[in-house]
Amino acid sequence: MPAAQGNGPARLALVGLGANLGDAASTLREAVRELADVPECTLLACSGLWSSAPVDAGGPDYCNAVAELRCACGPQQLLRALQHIEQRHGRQRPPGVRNAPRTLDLDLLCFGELRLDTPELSLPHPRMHLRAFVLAPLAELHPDWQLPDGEPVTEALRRLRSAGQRVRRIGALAY
Ligand code: PH2
Ligand code: MG
Ligand code: MG
Repeated sequence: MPAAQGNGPARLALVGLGANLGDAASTLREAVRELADVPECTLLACSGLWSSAPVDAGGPDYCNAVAELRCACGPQQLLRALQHIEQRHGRQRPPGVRNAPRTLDLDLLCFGELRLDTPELSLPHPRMHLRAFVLAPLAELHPDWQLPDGEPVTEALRRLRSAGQRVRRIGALAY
């Protein structure tokens, strides 16, 4: 497995944003602005805002989006920055509750072609191909994207929608 790089060439990172507590749309807008300020990273693009029922979770409907960054830092450094942004927005992790409702969730979905499997970070995100709330905003940014197994993102999204996952675009994510 390749070592995570801190000083290698700049890489494209995709970050999934999600929230289902408080004013989720405003939180996602603020979070995108904060992503633009992460040191050694440049915000390249951001999807629109998507709404969906919680998947494998409870609570109110979620707002989701995907942002793309060019990073000169390594993935662990970016992960740390994402966790700080979550904390600034009051993210709580109630012990023993899986997928608890949250004010803000920032997931590193992929970091260039890097494959990583550590207790704190797996890349690409091991469940991204199962979640229409990730693939719909991702397909909006990159309709030609291929998942790690080679399946086109649009095909995977069609499959998830046929299986009953509902996700709808509710507007632009002006930030
Ligand atoms: N995040 C989860 C679990 N379930 N469902 C939706 N619709 N959106 C999410 O962001 C989400 C979820 C765990 O992070
Ligand atoms: Mg998540
Ligand atoms: Mg998370």
